[in-house]
Amino acid sequence: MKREIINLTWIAIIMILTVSCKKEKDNEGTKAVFSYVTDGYVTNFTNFSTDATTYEWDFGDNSGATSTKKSPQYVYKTKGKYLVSLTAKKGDIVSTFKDTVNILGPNIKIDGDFTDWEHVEYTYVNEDNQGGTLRAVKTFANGKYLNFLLEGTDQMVLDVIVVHMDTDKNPDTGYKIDWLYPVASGTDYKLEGSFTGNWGGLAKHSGNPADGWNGFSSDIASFDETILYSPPKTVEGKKLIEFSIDRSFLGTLNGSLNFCIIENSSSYTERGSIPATGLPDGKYAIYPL
Ligand SMILES: [Ca+2]
Ligand SMILES: [Ca+2]
Repeated sequence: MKREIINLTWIAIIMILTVSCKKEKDNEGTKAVFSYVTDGYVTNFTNFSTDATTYEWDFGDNSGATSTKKSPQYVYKTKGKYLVSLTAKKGDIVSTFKDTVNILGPNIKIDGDFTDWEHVEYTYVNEDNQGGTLRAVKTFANGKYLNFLLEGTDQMVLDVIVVHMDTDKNPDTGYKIDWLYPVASGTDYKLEGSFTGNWGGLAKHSGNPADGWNGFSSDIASFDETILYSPPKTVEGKKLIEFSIDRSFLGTLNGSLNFCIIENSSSYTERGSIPATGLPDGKYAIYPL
């Protein structure tokens, strides 16, 4: 009788082991899975795939960029949602996992530290020897601000700055500066002021090009109310300034807007411009929103 109990116990143990072994077997096999962490445009993927020897990543941004690294880092170029696909393989066994990565872009702060712009692509770069004191501009919009990083020569002072914005993207409405940008202008809002003299403001145009310069309203907001900036600073041979414009003053914005930035001396001689003025095909740059 005792022996029988022992035998039954063994049978029970063997049965449990068999069941757990079978269970283990069900979980076996190649399975793709990943997680990710984003910091601005930089995304670090962590690969949790099981029983795989090779990996293929598609980052979903139509750039054709792929990777065969186990846990790659990828830097996106614009904000947006991207369907990322990881295919894990072991011999003929293939498993694919997809997840949507939401890229919000960098958290730009107007603080005189420009590392927040590191992975932001240039919006516009002047050709060599064009544009005077202004060389290049980066832009990044968030819900509240249009942020700019402006690069100039060591001669960039910004005594007087004029930012022309064609917010309705229609060159036939607003102020036209055909002699500077013959292909297209059409300023609906003009921000004009001084980073050194503490004056200026934002004006709105009537919309009728025939009204010319007189079509601008008196200031709807002061320079300081509209713009936030840090003092120009030279970093690695480039003179840089970052500033942001409060977009709540600019009416409805949709998709993008057109803009140019002009630096004048205090006696209103043009010192620099981006895009460069006076070119036969000159027109405003496009600010993506
Ligand atoms: Ca900054
Ligand atoms: Ca316009």
